[in-house]
Parts: sequence; structure tokens; C-alpha cells
Amino acid sequence: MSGEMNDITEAPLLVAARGGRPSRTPVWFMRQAGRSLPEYRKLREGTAMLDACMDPEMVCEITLQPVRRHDVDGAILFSDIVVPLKAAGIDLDIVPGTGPVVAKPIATESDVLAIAELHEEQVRPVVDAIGLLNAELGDVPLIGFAGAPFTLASYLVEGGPSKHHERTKALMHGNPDLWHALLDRLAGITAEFLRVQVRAGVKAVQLFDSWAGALSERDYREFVLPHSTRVLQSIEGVPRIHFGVGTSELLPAMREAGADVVGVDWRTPLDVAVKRLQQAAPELPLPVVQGNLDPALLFAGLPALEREIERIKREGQAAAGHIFNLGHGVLPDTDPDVITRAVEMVHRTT
Ligand code: 1CP
Repeated sequence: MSGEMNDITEAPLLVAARGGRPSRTPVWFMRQAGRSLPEYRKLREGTAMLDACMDPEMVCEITLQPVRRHDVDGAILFSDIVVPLKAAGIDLDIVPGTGPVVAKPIATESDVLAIAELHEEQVRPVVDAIGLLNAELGDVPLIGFAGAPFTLASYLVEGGPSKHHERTKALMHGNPDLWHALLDRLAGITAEFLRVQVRAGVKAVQLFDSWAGALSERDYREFVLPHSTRVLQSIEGVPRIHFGVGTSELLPAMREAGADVVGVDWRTPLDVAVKRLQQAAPELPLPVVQGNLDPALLFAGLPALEREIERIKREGQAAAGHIFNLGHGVLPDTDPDVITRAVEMVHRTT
């Protein structure tokens, strides 16, 4: 994190994102900030989640904590996918132990028409946090992020976390015009939130479509892909990572959205994922992938963990570039020391 400042574009994470093979396999972990760390829990005591996300010094410190501890190759901005929605005026909160809860779930045309655009000054604290972070991070790239339109829509339509996304799917199929109007507005907010972060100096962005795996490929293509494509195509100048969970069937469609890197959960081996991505678009260069350690493996003991890491690195050779990561976020009970050991193993093993 400190020491001599090199050309950041040569950082292993950014080389791999461009389809290169850097000197060491870059690794970072989704949800590495603000989950398993005792220093995070201590700092957050007495501060609500969304207030923490709007406090530049706190965002900076929480983002740096896992970088100091684990020697990861990327820092993920401490924020949440609902931050731009709240900033744009939607009444919601993050309830501890539950997640985002929306005061008045979206159901009608007037609800959709009431969703306003996002303006940079509404997320000024995020811009300020990125400035502070770039002064501290040296040659570790800062990754910005946003929620993809479908995953955001699920929270807004269901009113909170949902297992089956039934209201969301009912709106999608029952009133496709209203659905597309909703996703169009959310795509506008997401794209602007990502562009604000890029202008402020993040070195890569990740679009989280965490719940896309709830959809069939047909529905994904018709109701989601055009909107995620619009978001990704509006971002210039930094690598774009596109991530979802349970997306084995959706990988080729997700690649069409145009990101530089496709996230792969733990269900699909990376070499199989590469084959699927490539067969679907043989005219494109070999894909770059991110993933795909099962977060539960961090509980399985170091020998089992090392075997998995070696396998994933071997299978990752099939891609043009491989950014090592989990297949989804760090689980809250994960032992932080095991995360540190996992990073060492990724860097050490061949
Ligand atoms: O290290 C990091 O990545 C920290 C920053 C971060 C990120 C990238 C947070 C902090 N949230 C997110 C993204 C996010 N938020 C996603 C996409 C990634 C994923 O799939 O894990 C999603 C789906 C959310 C929504 C959300 N926010 C949930 C999940 C609820 C559900 O549907 O099951 C929860 C619990 C939150 C709150 C939240 N976000 C972040 C933190 C540290 C917390 C907990 C805050 C608290 O309770 O005090």
C-alpha cells in the first residue's frame, strides 16, 4: 500500500482485467470490507450503515482496513448498492440483520415516474472518499461499484430482501412496459453513479447483479440485458467487471452486455465458464474471468483451502486473464486470519 509508487495501470489487477498475465495472480474478495473484521465493527459502533456510507473519513478507513490486513490486490469502496437510490430521494434504510428496506415499494406507474435522476452533488461524500482513498492507496487500485438495474429493482419492488422475487417477476411479465420504464430509470441512476466514481478516480468498476441467477436466460435477455448493456456501455476509461450469482446459464448473455471481465460464482469451474463464454462469441477475444472460490471453503481448514485455490488457479489458466476472488461475498463469520492466509496462498501457488 505504501512505498514506491509505480504506474498504477501496471497493477496486477488491471493487467489481468485487460487480458494479460501479471507477475502474480491478483486477488481481492467481494465484501472484504465491513464484514468479518473486528476493527470494522468497532469503528461502526453507534453509526447507521447509510450514515457511514456518507462519511468520507469513515468510508476511507473501512475501505483501507482489509487492504492493510490481507495484502489484497484491490480495494473495494465501502458503500452499498442502495446508496445512489437513497441519494436520489427514494425513502429506504438498511436495517441491521436484514438489509435494505424500502418504505413504499414500487408498484404503479406513478411510483416509477417519481424516481428521479441522480446528480453528482447528491453523492459528494462518495466523491470525497475516493479522493482520500487515492491519496492513501498508492499502487493498489480502487474498485468502484453499483447495483445492476435488475438487482436494484428487486429490492424496490419487493420492499426488501427476497427469496423468490415473486413481485418482481410478476411486474416483469404482467406489465412489461412499466418494467422497462422502471429498469430504464434505474439504469440511468446506476450509470451516473458509476460515472461519478470514475470521474472521482476509481480504477475499475464492478456491476453487481447479485440476483440475476433467479431468471431464465430468456427472461434475462428480454427484461434485463438491454438495461445492463446500456449501463456498461456508458462507462469509459476503466475496466468493467460484471458479476452475478447462480449465472451458469446466463454467462454468454452476460458477456454480450459488454463488460471486460465476467464474474463466475463457485458453481461453474473457470475452464468450463471460459468455454461457454467463448463458444457463444467465437469472434471475440478469449474472455477474462473473476472468481470463483466458494466462500464456505474459508471454513474448511487450510489444507482443503489450498487444494481449492490451486485447482481454481489451474482452471483459470484457460482464460485470457484471471482475477482471483470468491464466487460471492465473504460470509460474516469468516475468520479474518484465514482470509489473509488465502491471499498468501493465491500469491504463492503456481
Ligand atoms: O467489502 C465490501 O464489498 C463492502 C461494501 C459493500 C458492497 C460491495 C456493502 C456493504 N454492500 C455491498 C453490495 C451489496 N449490497 C450487494 C451486492 C453484493 C452481494 O451480492 O453481496 C447487495 C445484494 C447488497 C444489499 C445488501 N446491503 C444486503 C443483502 C441483503 C439480502 O438481500 O440478502 C445487506 C445485508 C446490506 C447491508 C450492508 N451492505 C454493506 C454492509 C457492511 C452491510 C451491513 C450493514 C449493517 O447491517 O450494518
